Formats: sequence, C-alpha cells, structure tokens
Amino acid sequence: MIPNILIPLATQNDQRPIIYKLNQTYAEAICRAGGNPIMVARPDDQTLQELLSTIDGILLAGGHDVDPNTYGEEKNEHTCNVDQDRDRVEITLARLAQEKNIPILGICRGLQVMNITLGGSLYQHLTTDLSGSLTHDMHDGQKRNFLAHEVEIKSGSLLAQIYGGGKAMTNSLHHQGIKRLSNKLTASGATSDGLIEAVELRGHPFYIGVQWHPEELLDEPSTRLFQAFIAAAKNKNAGTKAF
Ligand SMILES: [Mn+2]
Repeated sequence: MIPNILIPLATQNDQRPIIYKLNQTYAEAICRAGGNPIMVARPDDQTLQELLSTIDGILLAGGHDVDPNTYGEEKNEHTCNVDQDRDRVEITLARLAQEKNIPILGICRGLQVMNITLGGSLYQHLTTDLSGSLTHDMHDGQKRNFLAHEVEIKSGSLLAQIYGGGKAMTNSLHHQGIKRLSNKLTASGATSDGLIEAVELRGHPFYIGVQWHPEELLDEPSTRLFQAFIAAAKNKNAGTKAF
C-alpha cells in the first residue's frame, strides 16, 4: 500500500494572478520515502472531513505568514501575504490530525500552524522581537540547503530517535518562529538563541513539526524523518506506533 499524503498548496499572493503552488522538493521527498502526495487547494471544512477518510497522512508545507489574529495578536508591519483561507484549511487539518491520530508533519510554517492550532503564539519577526536572535532568514543570497545553524535535539524525543540525538546542522528560511509554545506540545529541538525549532505531540503516533526544511536536504537524518512519517502513515489504521 502506498500511503496518500494530503498537502494543502501554498499561496503566492504577492503578484497577480494569485497562484497556488508547491515546491517540487516536498513532493519529491514524499515520493522518495514511499508516499504519494495529494495536493489540494482550499476545500471547505465538510470536504476536508470527507477527504480525511481517503488519506493516510498530512504534510503542512512552508509559505507566507499566518494571520496573527489566529493567535490573538494584531498584525504588525513585518507580517505579510496572509491567506486566511489557507490558515483555515491548515488549522482545521492540524486539529483533526490531533483528534483522529492522523500522522502529520509540519515544515516551517507547518510547525507554526501546529503550535497556533494547539494554543501557542508566534514572534512576528525574529530579528526585532527575539533578543539575541541568530540569523534565521536566509532567503536572500543563500541556497535553500545552506546549513545556517545547529539545532540541539532533545534527548528522549521522537525526533531524537529519528535524528540520533545530539545536534543537527539545518537550513533556516524563516523570519517568524514560536513565541509561546502550546502547552500540549513538547519542544524537541532548539537553537542557541533559545528559539524552539522542533515540536512534537506526545502520545500521538506522529505529530512532528520542524522549523527548518528537511525536504531541501538530502542528508540521512532528513531522509529518516520522511521515512518515519511515511511509516506512520502506512500504519494509520493499525492504531500502533510506527517506530
Ligand atoms: Mn532557524
């Protein structure tokens, strides 16, 4: 059985016409790990519910900023290109994944959506809002696989089982990040400036978010992360942990 992985498309709304899109690397990473990506646009909530019976896992990809209203804050001048309909779709999926034990992997914005869904909040701009912040936004002038910083992986976490514990060198393509961590989530990785860069939901078969972009890296830990996600998706209806 090849597990179907639902991926809401990102929105490119800083130009006209507005485009729904997905970087090729996400789909390739899912395929390499043995899954089948199923891209969707903006289904209504009822359609989303029905779609869930046909899929085995959910991937929340990167993209533009989430509307700060979703975590009770006013939008400041650094938050841009909000798509409230994408926020609705992804927050609904992150909630349903929690409730129904559906394996879910959140990448970059995806991790942020998971944290917001479960009651956390974001820094709207790390450079100005997180004192002593490292340089996390490598969008300008660097390749997307540029290894920007270390992430300390918390021992005892699911992520440590996958990454082998210790430190991981990762890329970094984000200007926002977790401010208040959801009290349901566990921090499983952080950078030296104190920013939480990985989260997981204990007791769930696979509810993992990472702030970096493993789909752009072809190293072994990134490969194992996608393999573990697809293994959990294959196991979705078995009701047991995949690893
Ligand atoms: Mn970073």
